[in-house]
Amino acid sequence: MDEKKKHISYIGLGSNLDDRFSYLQKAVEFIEQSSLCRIVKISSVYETKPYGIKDQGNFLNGVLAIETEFELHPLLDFLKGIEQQLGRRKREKWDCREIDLDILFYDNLVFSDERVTVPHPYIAERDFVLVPLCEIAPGFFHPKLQKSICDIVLQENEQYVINIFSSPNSLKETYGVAK
Ligand code: A4P
Ligand code: MG
Repeated sequence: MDEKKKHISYIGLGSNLDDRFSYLQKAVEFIEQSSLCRIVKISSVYETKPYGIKDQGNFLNGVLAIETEFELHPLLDFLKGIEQQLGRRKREKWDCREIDLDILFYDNLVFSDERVTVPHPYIAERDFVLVPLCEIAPGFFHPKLQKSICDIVLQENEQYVINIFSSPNSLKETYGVAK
């Protein structure tokens, strides 16, 4: 990773089907195996109540910080490819899913086209994203809202996070991906 420009991106992970923790673990493993990504930080995994469509099982959610040489659209393609390899099936928006990988932030970029929007548009109303983000990047400045993650967490009201499902870095410990 010497010549190309490196970017910092925060990736949200979610699963509420089958062996949820195993989907998160495998997604982390795929990301780590890419020569264009280096995992910098991993949050705890949280058990969370479903947002959107309420009549579905609880989610496991977590967040990664990665350093990557992928430009934005190739990063999206890479993550969508992992979802496919892990067997994600197509369902309704906000419905249950084997694995969901969302780009929360990409450097300080504010950008939207028909394929991708960064920052991810719903961050401020989702404690299941904000709480793990706060764990690994409390001072990160949301480039559109112009507030730190910590400040956004303090404003946020509806609660989806139930508890910590596994301790900080449990995903990392499993695969020994710390660098
Ligand atoms: N897309 C645009 N911007 C982005 C981005 N920043 N990151 C596009 C990733 N994808 C982005 O996504 C649909 C399209 O969004 C992609 O093709 C991409 O081009 P998808 O993952 O295929 O579909 P989706 O997940 O059903 O839609 P979406 O909008 O990503 O759903 P969300 O917002 O991820 O919500 N409750 C709890 N507790 N925890 C959860 O994780 N997740 C959802 C899904 C609902 N309820 C939840 C959770
Ligand atoms: Mg998604």
